[in-house]
Amino acid sequence: MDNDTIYAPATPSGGAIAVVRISGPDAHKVLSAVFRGKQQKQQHARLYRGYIEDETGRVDDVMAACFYAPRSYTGEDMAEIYGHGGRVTIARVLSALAKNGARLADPGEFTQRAFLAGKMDLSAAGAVMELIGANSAAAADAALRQLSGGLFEKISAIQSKLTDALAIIEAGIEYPEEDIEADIQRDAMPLIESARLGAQRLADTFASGRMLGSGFGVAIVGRPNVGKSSLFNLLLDKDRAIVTAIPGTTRDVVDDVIIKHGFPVRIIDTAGIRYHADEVEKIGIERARNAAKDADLKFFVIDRSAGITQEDMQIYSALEGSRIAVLNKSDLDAKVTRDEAEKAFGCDIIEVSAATGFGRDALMDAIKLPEFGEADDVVVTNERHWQLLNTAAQSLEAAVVAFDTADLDCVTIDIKEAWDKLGEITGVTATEEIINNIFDTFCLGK
Ligand SMILES: Nc1nc2c(ncn2[C@@H]2O[C@H](COP(=O)(O)OP(=O)(O)O)[C@@H](O)[C@H]2O)c(=O)[nH]1
Ligand SMILES: [Mg+2]
Repeated sequence: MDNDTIYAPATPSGGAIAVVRISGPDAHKVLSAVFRGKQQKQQHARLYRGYIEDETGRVDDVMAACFYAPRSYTGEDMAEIYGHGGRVTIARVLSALAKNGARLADPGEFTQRAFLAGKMDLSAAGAVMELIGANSAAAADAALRQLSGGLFEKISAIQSKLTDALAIIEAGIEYPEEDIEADIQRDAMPLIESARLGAQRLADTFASGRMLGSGFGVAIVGRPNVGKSSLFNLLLDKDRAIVTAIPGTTRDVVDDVIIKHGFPVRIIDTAGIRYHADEVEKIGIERARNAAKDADLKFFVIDRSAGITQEDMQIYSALEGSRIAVLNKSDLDAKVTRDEAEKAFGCDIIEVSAATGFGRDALMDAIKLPEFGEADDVVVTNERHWQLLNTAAQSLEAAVVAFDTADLDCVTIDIKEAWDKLGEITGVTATEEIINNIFDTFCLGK
């Protein structure tokens, strides 16, 4: 039932204060059944001091507030109780609510109701969890922009161009006897083209937006024993990976996130790549290769006190994309100079010593983060949104082609399809299943 009254704790247990939310047509009735304060009728959004009582008597000393529809988070009548954060106390307050006609909310149900009441669009609703889960300032900023309707505005602007184009075309279809196809094309084409460009530009922001969740990936690769795990620990500033003098110690991919300028950077330590390895090590090496392939930057490490070996050259030449050669163990006698390494690898070189910490700053500087444009630019951070934007852009490309090759009905179909895909982002054309899937990932009380 969607129109019942729900409650849920909104804060984790064990804190000083626990917030419990109630929403639905009976929210105020449920509150007044358990709350004993001086005032009978509470004003909108004002805090009142009182006690929560169950059939045994007082269970907590609290503050409570009422919110009147539609001026609440969910758009329904709501109430909030601010009690003590003890596990027992919260449980007793919740049980008092349950006995007075409210039902424990599903995860995300408050935000789902807010969406259904038109308080926020689907992209803003999704951003609520991104904001809560953000592990860097940049990710939090992006979520906050979506939460305040940034993506919704961009999508709506594109959709309104499409609506205008459709109106022009449909007016033309109604008068087929007049030869106005050229006029229609002249008027509608720029709208479609600019909508297509808008969708594509927005989709392209996912290249950097993607990294806000998973982090900018830096893989550390190289032969066994060159000091990869030592460098990994140095970059993380903690003893995370096991370091030994025995080759083949790291057998799996280990990763952790550091924050650089408010942006998450995922450092990935990998198994040393060698060609004579046992079964377990072989699996680790396979994973190392995959991790390196997916990473945005590779630190290719060699032991400069051992010189450049044939295996080093083999590993290096198998690496693709952006890579930097790291000459480790610079505290020992060097068998290879910087110039020699530059000649051998033809990429940027950084001299370091994991043992002394020399070169750590140079490694950090070498991690060049993606450009984010203006601070208030909207970035797409959600893979589903990215796919929908790409599909919409493709449909619009098809619409442009259909102007010359097919009749106007085909153009119309392509435009409508693009419009619908965009609507799945804001929720206008999203099915119940899509909507439920999104809110299923929410936490309780949100
Ligand atoms: N002298 C010196 N020894 C190092 C340096 N970096 C790593 N080592 C040593 O080299 C060995 C292998 O290091 P480890 O980080 O496990 O290498 P990995 O197999 O590439 O991960 C260990 O005994 C480390 O103490 C360094 O910069 N200088
Ligand atoms: Mg290692």
